[in-house]
Amino acid sequence: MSGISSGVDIHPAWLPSEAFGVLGSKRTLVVGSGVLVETVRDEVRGASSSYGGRLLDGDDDGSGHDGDHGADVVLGTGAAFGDDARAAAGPEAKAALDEAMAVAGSAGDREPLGREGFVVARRAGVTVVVGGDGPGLLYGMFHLLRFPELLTGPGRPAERHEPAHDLRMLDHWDNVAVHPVMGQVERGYAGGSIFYDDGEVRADLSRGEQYARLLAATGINRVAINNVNVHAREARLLTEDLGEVARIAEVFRPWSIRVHLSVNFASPIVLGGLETSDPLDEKVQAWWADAAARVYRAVPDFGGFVVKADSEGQPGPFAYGRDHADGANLLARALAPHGGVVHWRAFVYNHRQDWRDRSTDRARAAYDHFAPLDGRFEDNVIVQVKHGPMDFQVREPVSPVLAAMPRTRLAVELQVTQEYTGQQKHVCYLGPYWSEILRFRPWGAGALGSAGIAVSDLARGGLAAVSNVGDDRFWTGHPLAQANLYAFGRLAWEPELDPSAVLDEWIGLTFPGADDAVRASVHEVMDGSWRTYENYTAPMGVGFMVRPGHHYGPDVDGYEYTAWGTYHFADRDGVGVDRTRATGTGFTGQYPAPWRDIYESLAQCPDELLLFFHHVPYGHVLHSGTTVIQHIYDTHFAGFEEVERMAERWETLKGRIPDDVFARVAERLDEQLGSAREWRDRLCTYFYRKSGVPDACGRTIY
Ligand code: GCV
Repeated sequence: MSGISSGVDIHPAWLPSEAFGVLGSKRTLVVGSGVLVETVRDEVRGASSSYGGRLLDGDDDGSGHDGDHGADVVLGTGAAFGDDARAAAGPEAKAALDEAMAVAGSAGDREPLGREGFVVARRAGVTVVVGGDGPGLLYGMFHLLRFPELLTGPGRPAERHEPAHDLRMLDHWDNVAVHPVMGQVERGYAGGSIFYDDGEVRADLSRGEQYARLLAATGINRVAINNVNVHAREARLLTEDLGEVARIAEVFRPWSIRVHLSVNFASPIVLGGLETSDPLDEKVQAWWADAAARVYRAVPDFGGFVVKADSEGQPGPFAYGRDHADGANLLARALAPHGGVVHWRAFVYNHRQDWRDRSTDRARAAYDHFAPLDGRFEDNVIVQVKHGPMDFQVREPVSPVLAAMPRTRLAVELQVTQEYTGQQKHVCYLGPYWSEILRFRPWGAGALGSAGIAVSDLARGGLAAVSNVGDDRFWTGHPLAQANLYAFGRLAWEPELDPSAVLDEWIGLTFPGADDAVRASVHEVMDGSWRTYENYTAPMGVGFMVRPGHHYGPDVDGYEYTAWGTYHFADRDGVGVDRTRATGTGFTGQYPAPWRDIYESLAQCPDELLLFFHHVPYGHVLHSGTTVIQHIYDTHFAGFEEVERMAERWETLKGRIPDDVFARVAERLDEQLGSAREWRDRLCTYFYRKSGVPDACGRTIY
């Protein structure tokens, strides 16, 4: 068993006891000191007591040696491997240790291993993990669970692992007080909050502790603990509830995770009794400096603030005629003496748009507001940009802001919670989507470097994502949605990972002991599920078409005549949004070449984004050779059939995986099937009635 006893009823997600089986059967020496090394020791101790191994840690005669049998596994921070530790590791460990230390060191252009990095080497039957420091050791230990083959079998050359991004963050949209419309967790589909219950921080934070451990095992190192919409109750986390924030931070600290707070830009008024929150006002500046100092007295390793300003009704600098750089820098200067950062969100647009006004394009908004500010932000400001220009739709182009701010630290924001992708009632494994986004080359492949600069390279402020976790016993409502949380952590650590292989890692950990056929079936159900979801919902990047408010299920015109800027413009002749420079909103011009021209051109625009960029007749012929209207019919029928196949495949797993997981997923697949049918029939019927063009295959359309 692990260091934390898991609640009887809580699903262990990707850390079931059996995941520790191989490590727990070994004789393991842990060297080094500090909170995180103690965490590793606790984990090894727990695993050893369950699986017959031993923690060699000053027991026996103080060394790893026990007669002529030394340690099988040696885990330590680089600095801890002095003579005593080497002696304790024993002569058999020397080859692996020497190799690991060499690979951890500098050579040529290579820097020494950073704090979060680790090296694994296996020689002469001994596996050694050297961590750059405590965090690296922790990540290295979890790596051994993912790849237990590193603990057995023949020698393997040393592998060096370091995160691509320093900041790998989850944002919780958890409210402290239950919001009358949004509930305890805004866009939460997995029950209540693991941190708050009806107005207070939970007295029992043991779920938070288990969560921290799961996150550490997938490489997350930051968590923002409250909703970016900061209402009156939540605002007080910054002041009178700091003791409670400190309690939450204590839970995360042993797992190398720093806590951040979402703050309300009007806090000087709301909490401080000032008459203004003008960023250029000295009293306001002093208020924030004091507030930051108080936070750091309570939580010395506090991460920083997250801010949604001048967005969907949240207050911001516009009220004082200031811009987003003025606003962000105000908070950045307050945090800088303590080493904190501000995540300032670029999700700013006019949510009170007149639908009659064709000149305003929501997709343009983030770029129009932020690109001109490049170079004006303090070093500890991170501008957090949603991956697409709209709002986490199942298909969007990459946000042009990411290529437009070379002098600003940018973070890419993803949405793990499935607001627009099935709300954790539908299977929708998002790893492949995120992978496409992170690998996208805004200047094209081959430009500006042999492979071209990828979105992931531009995210110098790391990755952030909206969490999908709640107090549900499976953590994520839909048990298979756990894979999205796991994959986010893994891709934030290493964006080049193959999402399909990451899925297999998750399956291997979550279903220990499952045979190959079972693993293959789970893989089959999940791997293509994002494209399946896309097939039966909004076509070719047009987006939305969901029921207003809660955003679940089809309603083609639900947002068509609203103030939110989310239109598809379907009429009897065609559908899609003209965002070209030639005849439309000019949004294509926000991209650098080659994409500004590819998206502009009807002939070159990729099919899957056609309706995002162009308004086209129903008879327009796609690259695939079919017409737009026939594509809509075909993909919707195909998407529904894919869900039928998923459900049939899942049925074959009955009795071969834990009953509770089987039953919950089966129940959700029923819902998914019904919902996919509704999407198919409404979309096909809507477009048939608009266009009058029958389905070439003669299927039933109502
Ligand atoms: C937290 C979308 C969601 C909102 C969310 C907002 C945001 O509009 O529907 O619930 O608010 O994004 O990202 O700030």
